[in-house]
Amino acid sequence: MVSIFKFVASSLVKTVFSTAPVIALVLFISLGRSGAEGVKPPVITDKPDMTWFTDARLGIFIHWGIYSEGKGSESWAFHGGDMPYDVYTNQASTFTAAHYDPEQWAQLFKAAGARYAVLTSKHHDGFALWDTAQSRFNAKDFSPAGRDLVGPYCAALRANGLKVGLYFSHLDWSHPDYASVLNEAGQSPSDRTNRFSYPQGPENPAAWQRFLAFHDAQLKEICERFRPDLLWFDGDWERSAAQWKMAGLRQLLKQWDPGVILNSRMQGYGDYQTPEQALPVIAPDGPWELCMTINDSWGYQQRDHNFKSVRQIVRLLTECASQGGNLLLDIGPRSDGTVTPEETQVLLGLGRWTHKSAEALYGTIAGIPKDYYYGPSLLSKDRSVLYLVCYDHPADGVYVKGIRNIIKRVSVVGGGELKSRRFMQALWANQPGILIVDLPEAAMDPDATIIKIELDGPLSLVGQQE
Ligand code: FHN
Repeated sequence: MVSIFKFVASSLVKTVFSTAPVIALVLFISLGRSGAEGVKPPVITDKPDMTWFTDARLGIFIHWGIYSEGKGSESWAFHGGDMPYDVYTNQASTFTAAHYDPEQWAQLFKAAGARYAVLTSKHHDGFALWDTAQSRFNAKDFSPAGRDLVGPYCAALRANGLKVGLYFSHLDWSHPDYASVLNEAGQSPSDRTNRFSYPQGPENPAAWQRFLAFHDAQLKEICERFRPDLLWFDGDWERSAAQWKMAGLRQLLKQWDPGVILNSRMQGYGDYQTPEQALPVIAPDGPWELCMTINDSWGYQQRDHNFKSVRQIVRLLTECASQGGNLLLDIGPRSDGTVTPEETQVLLGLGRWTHKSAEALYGTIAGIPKDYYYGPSLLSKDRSVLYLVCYDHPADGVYVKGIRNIIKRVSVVGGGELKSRRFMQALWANQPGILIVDLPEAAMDPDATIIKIELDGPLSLVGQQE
């Protein structure tokens, strides 16, 4: 088996990308995509209903591909020259998915408290996890896995009540027609010399059109076959919106998969922002999602044991949620499809907290400004319940300022009632003073404690319009 893969791997770039369907599609693409290309991204006015997404708060990102042998990074290993291309692609010979159990994945994600997941259907290396008809460089035709891996993932998520996300890299460093034009928006001189990204001689616009037809044909397959609830694009940076024909692509995706949510990596033609590996200090406008690794690597890396603690992940999750954002926490299964014990342990630990804190985490909205409470907070959608997040034991009690409402009840989410009192109230001056909540150390949660403040109606704060 390995010898077959060695042969195909070494002649990969030329032999596994069929051109017939692509030629037929070039006409379709040139006719089908009449969007006004080359202009600044418009204000997106046709956003889909994103309620499920903003209510979901936590998703699991899965980077799984031929790099999951764990010896080199996903796609970048060959792009940056750390690994020769044929050595990288020959990793396909160990991509067995022998113990791949999407039902087990879905149950683990559910146990973690995730409401959706996003699987790399195709990373920058061009290896597809589904049996695409557009190239043989896929799990069925080019690896011992020998089958479509995306369909079972979608079915298992849906059977467990999770929404389906698929990651798709616009750029494809393996496709012979990809490195055919420069970036209209400009590229760094060092990038320009990278043969996987840019032509090393004259540009070939016809090849670029062939690549777009291939790119769209794969997306059409994904949309019509798997009907993902969310498409998580990546790799838009090496070409301009006009070169990607993003305006037209957005319309095609909405035709192929009505209601699908698109992330921001469409050169401005997406539906929500995707900060990565860095918690935003100022929340992006609109819906957003922080994607981050559970250790330091997107894909499985044998040597990477630098896992974030559950407490750290809970802190990041609550920081995101308190500003109206989601957390997309990444794991990297091994080539055989197993999730490592370390990652399983972190996800189950996270699930202890998310299940205990569910009423505050899911289906709530961003909390109050830090002027009123020096920490993250969340609100029920009707604003009659305020949730305060505490990471460390406040010896003098929890202070929250400016609440005009009558306080009906204060308690710990997942715990008992708490005592509270007003301090420095000056009703003559229309000042409700400071609400002090006594929080016994014994009531603290090891990861994060949420205090629930039930009000007599929608929250009314000093200094804010009713
Ligand atoms: O280049 C990729 C990287 O490999 C990884 O997939 C991340 C995940 O968001 N996205 C790109 C880097 O921004």
